[in-house]
Amino acid sequence: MRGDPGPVQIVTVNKEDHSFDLDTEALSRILLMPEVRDKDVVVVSVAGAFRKGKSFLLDFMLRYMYRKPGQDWLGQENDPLTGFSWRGGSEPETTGIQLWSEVFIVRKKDGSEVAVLLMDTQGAFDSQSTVKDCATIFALSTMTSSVQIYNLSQNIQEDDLQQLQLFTEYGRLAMDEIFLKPFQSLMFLVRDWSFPYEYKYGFKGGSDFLDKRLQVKPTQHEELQTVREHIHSCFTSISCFLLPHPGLKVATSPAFTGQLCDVAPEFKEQLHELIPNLLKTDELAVKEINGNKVTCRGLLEYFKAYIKIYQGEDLPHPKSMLEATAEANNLAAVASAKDQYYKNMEKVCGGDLPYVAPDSLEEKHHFFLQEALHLFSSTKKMGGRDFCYRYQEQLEGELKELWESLSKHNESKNVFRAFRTPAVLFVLVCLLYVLSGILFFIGLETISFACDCVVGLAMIAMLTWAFIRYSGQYREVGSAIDQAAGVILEQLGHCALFCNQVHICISLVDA
Ligand SMILES: Nc1nc2c(ncn2[C@@H]2O[C@H](COP(=O)(O)OP(=O)(O)OP(=O)(O)O)[C@@H](O)[C@H]2O)c(=O)[nH]1
Ligand SMILES: [Mg+2]
Repeated sequence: MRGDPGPVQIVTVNKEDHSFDLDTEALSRILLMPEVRDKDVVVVSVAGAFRKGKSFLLDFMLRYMYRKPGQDWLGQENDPLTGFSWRGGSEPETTGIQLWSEVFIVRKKDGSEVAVLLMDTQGAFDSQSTVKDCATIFALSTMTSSVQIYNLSQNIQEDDLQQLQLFTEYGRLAMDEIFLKPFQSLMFLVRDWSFPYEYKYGFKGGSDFLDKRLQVKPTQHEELQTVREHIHSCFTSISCFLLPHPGLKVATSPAFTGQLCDVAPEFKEQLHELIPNLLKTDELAVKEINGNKVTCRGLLEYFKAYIKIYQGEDLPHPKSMLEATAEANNLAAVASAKDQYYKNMEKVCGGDLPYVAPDSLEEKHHFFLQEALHLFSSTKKMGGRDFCYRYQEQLEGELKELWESLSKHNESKNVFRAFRTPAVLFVLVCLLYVLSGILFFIGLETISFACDCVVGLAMIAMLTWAFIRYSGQYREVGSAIDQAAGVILEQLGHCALFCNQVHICISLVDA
């Protein structure tokens, strides 16, 4: 990278429409530098809730990467801490995903060289980001990093594990064809650890603490077991580090600029253990996807592919816990109301039960429909009235569809309806046959011949209809014949009505 090194924004989150953009040019400038593009890449990322010292920690990592032989890498007592932008206060600082512009080339003991990238991410759960925004940032950084540091405050709580489960599942969704565990190393970094008398600061205490927290016991509730199993199934290695509080000046003083003299000694001591262990030359884990090592050039392609998936509409939207629970409540209420309606209607007209008069069936339908809607409205559901109303509308739509199919099924049981077409055609044949005879008798031979032709056509239609019903083939032709028979029946009905009226008129005139 030319010019002064600094943080480079590679993923931006649009605050208005909550969309994501990848700055391909900026990313290419970093990853396609001739000296690094073909080297295997190591990506260290820090993610977690906002305002918990992620960028601050990354700046110490930068100090380690820029260390000079013979000097303490942690820096001078009065030097301000610079690098990724960090600050005090309650408002979020980092947005989207940032990479340090300088890629560090590290030579391993075996002589191979790897390219090390440091990644800073937007803090989760601030007041402007949706669950989807947080999940996308976390998923993207986990998918593209070889070490993900999950930055937590004070403890590992159950909701931290649940969020991790949601975010990693969102990442797993976007990665198709995964044969191995989808992600590499996860490190729980617990800040402001206040119980060193139970579990000591550092990796050892962290490891014992994590074993206890992530233990899966048969006596545990299924919900707790699932979260733990999910986390184990996602990462190839999981570790934990317990970091002490950095001192009141770091946490509360607006004048603090990162000078080491204001940082608590035990914090500095633990940084001496944490950072070299994370970035030690031979500990650096190369990014692998599906067991294949990824180069800087390859990482660019993965970034492009993953962002496209998150920009698309194919993935389900991760929701807040209340929204997801309310949706599940309402869907369950819709399902049981629908089930009750179906079972009741089945008893009236289902399966092999005989044909029911349409009026009586419709009456039953209205009754059971009201009962089903009542069951839905009386079931306790979360989400509020407007939210539930959406599901009531969905239920009404589904019940309408169900009613239509039940009533069609009932109609199909009507024997007379089933034989309507051949009956109509038969009557037509008889009438035309008689008419043709009369016409021939009175000398209208041409019209009589036309009637004979129609008789022939009607008989062919009858045979075709019988064949279609028997074989189940050419069903469109069958329904065309049915429709034609329907039209003829209607016309015959009109004729009969007309004849009846003429007859009444003649009787009145006679009287
Ligand atoms: N209590 C406590 N405060 C810390 C620690 N490390 C840094 N801080 C302070 O936390 C504040 C926020 O630091 P940042 O590094 O900007 O936090 P961040 O997590 O990157 O914040 P966002 O970018 O907004 O997500 C600063 O005032 C730091 O001095 C820590 O281990 N414990
Ligand atoms: Mg930050």
